[in-house]
Amino acid sequence: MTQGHRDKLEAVCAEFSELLSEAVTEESVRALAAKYLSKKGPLSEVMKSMKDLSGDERKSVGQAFNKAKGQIDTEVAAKLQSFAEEKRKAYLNRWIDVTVPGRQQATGALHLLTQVQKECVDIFRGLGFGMATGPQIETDFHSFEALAIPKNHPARDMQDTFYLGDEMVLRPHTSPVQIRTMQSQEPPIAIIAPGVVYRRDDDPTHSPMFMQIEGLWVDKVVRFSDLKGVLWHFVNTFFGKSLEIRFRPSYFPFVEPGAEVDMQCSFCDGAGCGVCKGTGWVEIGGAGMVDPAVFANVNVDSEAWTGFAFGMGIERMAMLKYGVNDIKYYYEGDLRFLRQFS
Ligand code: 2NL
Repeated sequence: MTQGHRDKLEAVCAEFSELLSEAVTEESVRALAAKYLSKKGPLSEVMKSMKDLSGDERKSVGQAFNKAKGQIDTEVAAKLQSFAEEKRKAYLNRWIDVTVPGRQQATGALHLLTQVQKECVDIFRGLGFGMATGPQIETDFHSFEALAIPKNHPARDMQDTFYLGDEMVLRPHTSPVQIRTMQSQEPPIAIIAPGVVYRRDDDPTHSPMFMQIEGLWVDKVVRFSDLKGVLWHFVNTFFGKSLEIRFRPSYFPFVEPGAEVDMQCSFCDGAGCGVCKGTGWVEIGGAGMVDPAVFANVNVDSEAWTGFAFGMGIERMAMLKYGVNDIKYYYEGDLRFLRQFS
């Protein structure tokens, strides 16, 4: 009787070996092993009839069962090992075409407006100004109140400013950066504050988010002529050629006197063209002497200190220097535009 069991076990093993030798994939080997070793597999079937055997016979057949199972395990391990070995050999013998070009890695570049912002900052840095930055979400105080912009001033209008509740706004200019600097530092102060600002404008000539650069110099004796000299130096350095500037009297609540700043048109060098509408001059920003009311709001003694401030639009400067004739190009992200400046 026990011989019958052993014969069956051997037959199962032989059958397994036969099928294993035909298996060509790792999955099929694992599936085959799982089938033969499972509780309902052929080996277990043989074991089921063991319960009729005597104690000694059962022990002997049990050993044969374990041996058969061990043999299957060993064969499976060897087969899997041979697959691994084949894979390894194939890998070592693989053919590499070292002449195939490498994958091209696209090189990024700073956006034109970022480049122009940096060009501007660097010129003022060369004059001794330091760069300052601040939050884009600002308080009403830093954006308006401290700048002596009264509650009923048109610039505060809901039409122009993005309000975030009663007290907070998206900064409509970078002046809050200068206000914060004057609050936290004693004069003398010479800073340049570049950054994005927000206004509720969205049409072909206005973007709701745009870039500004403002400057502030507070010192013992800062004169209107210093302001003009600094801006003259800036324009001539930025455009790399000789261009005059001129001030036209104007009003901003935070400066007195205030001026609008024009420069000779960089397209026609002042001769008159389409860009300057035949006048030879283009407006580039505003400027003036810091109003004593502003100094008072940030606890700077206006008897001891004087200062000038100015503001310019980065998009406008980029337009004049690089001939960009539509603001939409700055914010559309069209690579055909952007790549011209990378
Ligand atoms: C413009 C006008 C200007 C200022 C900005 C300023 C800042 C402080 C105090 C006084 Cl903290 N003034 N900034 C002054 C005059 C003009 O910008 O047309 N910007 C594009």
